[in-house]
Amino acid sequence: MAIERTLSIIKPDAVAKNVIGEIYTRFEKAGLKVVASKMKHLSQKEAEGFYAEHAERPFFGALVEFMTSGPVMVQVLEGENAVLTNRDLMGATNPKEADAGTIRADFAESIDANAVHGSDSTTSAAREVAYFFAATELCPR
Ligand code: RTP
Ligand code: MG
Repeated sequence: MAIERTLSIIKPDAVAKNVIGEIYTRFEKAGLKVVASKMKHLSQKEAEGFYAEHAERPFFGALVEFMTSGPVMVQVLEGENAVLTNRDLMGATNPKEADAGTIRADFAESIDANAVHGSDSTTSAAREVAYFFAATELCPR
């Protein structure tokens, strides 16, 4: 299997719940390494640019409002099949549909406040990692 990188965000609801460490533990137990991380309070422009693919969707305004409502923790995860491994750990977008034991099932309240973001493909991952991190900020090992 290929070693990949993926962009993960612990969203404002999960940061407010003080479960950053519990979520990091899930990454580590699944064999994903944190190779870069930063806490940030996204500006409206940063959130709109990050979720630009959803700009025409009816939920876009609510998504941007939520993502700017408090600080987020942004990290690059590296490991075998990192994109899909992280999506499996996250669970379905709507926590009501997320499998038991996934991050969203355990920590998310609603489809809007759903605890985490994860890149959905290696192509998205490349764009999203570069959106938040300079190449020199990544520390693979
Ligand atoms: P994310 O990008 O945040 O990792 O979530 P995702 O891939 O599971 O879902 P995506 O389709 O990319 O949607 C991005 C975020 O928009 C909100 N959303 N609301 N009300 C709705 O129908 C709806 N659909 C999506 C969610 O907060 C989702 O995480
Ligand atoms: Mg998505």
